[in-house]
Amino acid sequence: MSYFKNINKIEFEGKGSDNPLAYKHYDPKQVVLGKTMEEHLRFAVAYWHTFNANGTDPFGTGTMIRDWDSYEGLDRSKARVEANFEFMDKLNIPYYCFHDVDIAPEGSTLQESNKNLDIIVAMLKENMKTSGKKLLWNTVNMFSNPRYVHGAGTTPNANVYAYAAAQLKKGLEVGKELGAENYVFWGGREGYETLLNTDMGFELDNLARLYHMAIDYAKEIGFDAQFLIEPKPKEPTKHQYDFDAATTIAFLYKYGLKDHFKLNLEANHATLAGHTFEHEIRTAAINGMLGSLDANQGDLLLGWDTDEFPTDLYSTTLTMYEVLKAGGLGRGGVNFDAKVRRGSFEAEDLFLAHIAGMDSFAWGLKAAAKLIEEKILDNIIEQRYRTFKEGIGADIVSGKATLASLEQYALQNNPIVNESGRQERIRLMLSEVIFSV
Ligand code: XLS
Ligand code: CA
Ligand code: CA
Repeated sequence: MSYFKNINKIEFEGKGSDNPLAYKHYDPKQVVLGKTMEEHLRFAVAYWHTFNANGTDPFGTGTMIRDWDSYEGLDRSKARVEANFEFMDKLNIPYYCFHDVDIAPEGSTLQESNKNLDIIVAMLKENMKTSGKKLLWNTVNMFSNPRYVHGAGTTPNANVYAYAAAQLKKGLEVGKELGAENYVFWGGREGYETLLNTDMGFELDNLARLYHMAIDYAKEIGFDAQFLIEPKPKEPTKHQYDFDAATTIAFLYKYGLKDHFKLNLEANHATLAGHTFEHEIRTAAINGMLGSLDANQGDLLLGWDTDEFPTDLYSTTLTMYEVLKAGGLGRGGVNFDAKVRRGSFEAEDLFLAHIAGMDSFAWGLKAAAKLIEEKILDNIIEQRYRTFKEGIGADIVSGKATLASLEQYALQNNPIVNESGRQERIRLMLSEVIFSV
């Protein structure tokens, strides 16, 4: 059965094409800085936004027209599996990502949920074998069910904690079964609403305990995925513990977890935290913690996590610049954690949205490569920090300088001359690069 009958394979047609169902920039085999676009970008489909989301908002019920919705229960889950592989094939996307509850219905007991998962996981495995498609990451949803109202790894209720641990254990087994390249922990309810009823230190200790158990169990079953934590500052809780990259890194250091985790960074979460996406990527990269990306964009006029498809070329360019400078995404990828708007309810919109995101990232990749090849920002930065290359600056960097030697220098160095940062000029140079590729 086909779920996207009217859509053919999406091909690269180049910049001149006016076919909306074709790539204008994403040419998977095009080599950029020594690697193909496909190898750089490692695109993934987010199962939940593509096959589960129905366009519901607080003011209205679903709007999406989806053929798999004519089924119910496990049959609908099976239909979604078929739709997923048809979708990935037609768009030529190599990876996908899911939460346990996206792929199979939750039962009324843990046993029943696990049984449903086993059925769908077997079907996914079969389809992965025949299609060659791969799992970028899986995770478990420990935030939607009412049992997690006060958290999962940070719940005040030990019975809930035990259930979360059981769900996580199954998630690791599923990841192993499907050969997931990464496993994601996003702390949906791991935060608090008010300190008046919260033992913050105890909750964080417990969260770390859960992560240590996960490391031990993954080792025990031989699941060698890269573990990733996904920071987000707020929503659904008022204050999420994994606020941003820097906070998460501090947590990993404190609890002896730093060698076992990297970060899965999301653009919209960065802006919710008051950062740019490139800030979060740079923070991870300089700490050796860049794992994978959830590609989307927020709406700066709205204060929440709108998960829109990424089309802002300045952002995709600067994102790919950070990625290239960090040496690439390794086992990570670019997962479209993005949903079509409520008004974009036709199945074709799922294709158009992914094409928009993929072309925007491919465009950003080309522009970032040009920035690097022509050393446009490198030259600016080299010039800007040049006083540390010789004399007193070199003494500081080598560790030779002391407060006394610097004082001696400062006493006779008058006046100090600073230089302009030339921000406006640099921004225009960036625009010129983006529109030249
Ligand atoms: C929600 C998060 C979530 C994670 C996976 O805001 O982005 O979807 O990526 O649980
Ligand atoms: Ca995400
Ligand atoms: Ca999000």
